[in-house]
Amino acid sequence: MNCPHAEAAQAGRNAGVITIDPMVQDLDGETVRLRDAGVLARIDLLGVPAWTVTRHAEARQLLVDPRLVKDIDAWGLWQSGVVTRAWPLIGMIDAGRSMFTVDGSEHRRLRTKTSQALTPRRLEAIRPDIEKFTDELLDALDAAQGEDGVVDLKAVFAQPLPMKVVGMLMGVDESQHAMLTRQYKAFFSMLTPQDERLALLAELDVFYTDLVREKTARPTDDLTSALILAEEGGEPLTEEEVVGNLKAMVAAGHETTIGLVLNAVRALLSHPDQLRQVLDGEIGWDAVIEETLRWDTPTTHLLMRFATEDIAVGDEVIRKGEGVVISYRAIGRDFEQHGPDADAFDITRPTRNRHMTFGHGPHICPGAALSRVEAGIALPALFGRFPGLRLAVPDEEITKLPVMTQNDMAAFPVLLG
Ligand code: STR
Repeated sequence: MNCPHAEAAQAGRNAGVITIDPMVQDLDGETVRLRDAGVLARIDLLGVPAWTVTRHAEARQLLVDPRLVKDIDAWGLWQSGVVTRAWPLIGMIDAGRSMFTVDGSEHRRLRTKTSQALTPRRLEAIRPDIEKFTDELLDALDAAQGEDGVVDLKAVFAQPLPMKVVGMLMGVDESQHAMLTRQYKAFFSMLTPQDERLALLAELDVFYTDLVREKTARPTDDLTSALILAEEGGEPLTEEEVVGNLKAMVAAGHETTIGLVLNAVRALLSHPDQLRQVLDGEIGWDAVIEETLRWDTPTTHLLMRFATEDIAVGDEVIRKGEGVVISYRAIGRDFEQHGPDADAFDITRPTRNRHMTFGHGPHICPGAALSRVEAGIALPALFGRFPGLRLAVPDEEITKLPVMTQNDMAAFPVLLG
C-alpha cells in the first residue's frame, strides 16, 4: 500500500526530541520532521519540553478530551517553577483569564457573546465595511510603489486590513492601530528581549483596561460594549474577563489573517496554472482559501494544553501535568487525512475543506467565519485590481519572521504589474 506513514512511524519510534527553531529558518523541513516523528512528538521549545500532536485524527480526539485543559496551573513545569515568566513563550499561555485560558461551563460563559457576534449571518452586516477598507488599501498599495515599482504587500495591505476589521468590531480607534501593530510584532518576535516583552504586555493591559472602562462609561455598538453588558438574567463578565477576551480577539484577529492572505497570494503566484483557473472562474476563491488554510496554516503550533490525568495516545502516554502543543501545520500535511500528495498545493484537492486549521471542539476558532469573509473579499479584490501581480524577488528569498508559533513572513515585496 502506498502509505508514507509506515516508514515515517518506524523512524519516529527512535527519533529523539525535535527542537523547534526560534529563527524559523526551515519551516517546511521542520513540518516534515514533526509529521515523520509520529502521532505524538517530543519537542523542545526554547529549553522547555512538551509533546506535540502532529496528526489529524488524534488531534481531533485530543481537542475534545476534557482531561486536557488550558489552565496553566495544571502544568507540572509551571508548578515546580522550572517554567517562569522569564520564558519567552509564556505570554502565549499565561495571557490572563479569558475564553482562551478557561474550560468547561466557565468557558461557555466567557465565549457565548463572541461566537454569537461572529456568525456568518451577523458578519454579512459588516461586509460593506470590509470591502471599503479593502478598496482604500488597494489605493494605498498603488500609491506606495517605489521608483522601481516594488511595494510590500504585507505592510501596506495584508497587515492593516485585519487590524482595521478587528479594530472596528472591538471599538479600538484607528489612531491606536499603528501602536498595536508595533507591539504585537515585538510580542511575537523571538528577537525581542523577554523584559521588553513583559513590559509591552503590561502596557497593553493598561491600554485594554482603559478601553474597557471607557466603554463601561459610554457603551457603543461594538463587541467590547456587548461583552460588558450582562445577558438578561445572567452573570456579567468581570472587567478582567472582558479585558482578556478583548486582548485575545485583537491578538488573534490581527495576526492570523495576515498569514492567510499572504500565504494564499504566495501559493497562487508560485502555482500560476492554478491562479489562471481561479481568474478564469473555473474554480472559486473559497477553494483557494481552504487549500491555503490546510497547506500553509497561519498558526504553526498552538500553545498549550495540560494533562490532568495520564492520557494514552497510540504507544505513548502523556503524563499528568505534561504540556501538549497542537502542530497545525504538520496536521494539515497528514498523509492519512489528505493522501500521499499532502505536501502539494492543489486547490482541486477533494479533501481541501477537511482540514482542522481552526481547531476543533469547544475552543474552535470563533473568528473562523470572519477570516474567511476577509480573505474572500481581499483576494479577489487584489487580483481583480492588479491581475499582473507578481513577486519582486525570487520566492526562496521570502523570509519567515522569527516567530515560533505563527507562520508569518517578514515582508512580501511585489510588483503590481
Ligand atoms: C496573545 C497575547 C494575548 O494577550 C492574548 C492571547 C490570547 C489569544 C491568542 C494570542 C494571545 C496569540 C495568538 C493566538 C490567540 C488565539 C488564536 C491565535 C494563539 C496568547 C492563533 O494563532 C490561533
